[in-house]
Amino acid sequence: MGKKAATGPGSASRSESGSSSDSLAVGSPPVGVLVGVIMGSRSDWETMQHADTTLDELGVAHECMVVSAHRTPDWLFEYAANAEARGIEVIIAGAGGAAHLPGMCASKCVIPVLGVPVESKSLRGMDSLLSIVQMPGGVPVGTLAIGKAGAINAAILAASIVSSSRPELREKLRAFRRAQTDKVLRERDPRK
Ligand code: RP5
Repeated sequence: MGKKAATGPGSASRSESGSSSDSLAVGSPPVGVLVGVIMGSRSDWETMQHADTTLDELGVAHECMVVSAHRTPDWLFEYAANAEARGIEVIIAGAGGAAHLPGMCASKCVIPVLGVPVESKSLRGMDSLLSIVQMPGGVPVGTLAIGKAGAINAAILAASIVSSSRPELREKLRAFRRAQTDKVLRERDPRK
């Protein structure tokens, strides 16, 4: 099972917009946490929980946090600027609407940022997709599909990245892919 950090959005006080100027210190994740799953709002969890469960399935230690680009910009900068030093190797960032979280996050670090466009009610995620995918050249965000599929694939891609130097994780990834193949082959007849 992937480990998740005990720290969360509640663990840091906020200093943006004239509110508390208490420390935003992000703190150390539990040893071994490799992937940071962040999202712009708790309302994104319905989508981003699929990244969480997929990383669990793949045995990739990770943490999950709400980090809002426009409601908690200081916290976003703190999180992204310190991620690499905290041992995070990949950030998965989910956001909806004017989804600037992945791009802003990418602007503050050089580790890979994978963007998940959350399906918005008004534009069914097309706004999120275009906001995330259309980064100007120089600051990349690897953009996945809208919604659940994107969250799952972001987790698989993150596992692929961190497993390049970790044979045990690479083997779990292979087993995950094998299981998918076996399931389709076992259930080839759609009438059954
Ligand atoms: C974005 O605005 C979030 O990523 C979310 O998808 C969207 C709506 O947020 P809430 O108003 O539901 O908090 O920042």
